[in-house]
Amino acid sequence: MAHTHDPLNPHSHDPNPAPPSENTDFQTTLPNGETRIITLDDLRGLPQTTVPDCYIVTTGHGTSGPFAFGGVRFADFVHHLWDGKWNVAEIISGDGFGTRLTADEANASTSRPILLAITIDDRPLTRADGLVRLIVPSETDDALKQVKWVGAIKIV
Ligand SMILES: Nc1nc2c(c(=O)[nH]1)N[C@H]1C(S)=C(S)[C@@H](COP(=O)(O)O)O[C@H]1N2
Ligand SMILES: [Mo]
Repeated sequence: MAHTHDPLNPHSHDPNPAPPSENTDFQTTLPNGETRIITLDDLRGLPQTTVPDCYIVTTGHGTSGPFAFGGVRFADFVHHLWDGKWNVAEIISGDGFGTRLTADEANASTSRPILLAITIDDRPLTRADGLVRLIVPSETDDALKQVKWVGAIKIV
């Protein structure tokens, strides 16, 4: 049987150090099928949240952090684009890595919300750092949800 690569089920824990491109814009697909191109300026224009004491826990490459990541709550990001109900979001990077989030996870009332991060320790994230990066502070055993270089988001 052919082995196909599913970006939402990454098996490799080898983190890719190299950005797929310099372009930080990404496409978002809404539940009605419409698409929007999201720029850094769009994200900068939304309310900003900082989550301190985040760690990137790699398998076999050690743990880095603590970092204070700043950016837009994922729930606020979706709400800005889509007023209605949604269930799941698929977040895929330009290098074919990704994860799935549920609306329940994103909307959970917590001081450590899921972010689309654009800053780290009060400075802009660089493209090499992963800009725009999904940060899931509750993931402390792995870094499979800490998606660097977000390239596409599909809201379902
Ligand atoms: N786009 C993208 N994001 C990714 C990965 C990747 O290969 N591509 N690897 C993941 C894994 S397995 C790890 S351990 C961390 C590594 O993050 P770091 O490069 O900031 O240390 O990024 C995660 N996010
Ligand atoms: Mo990893």
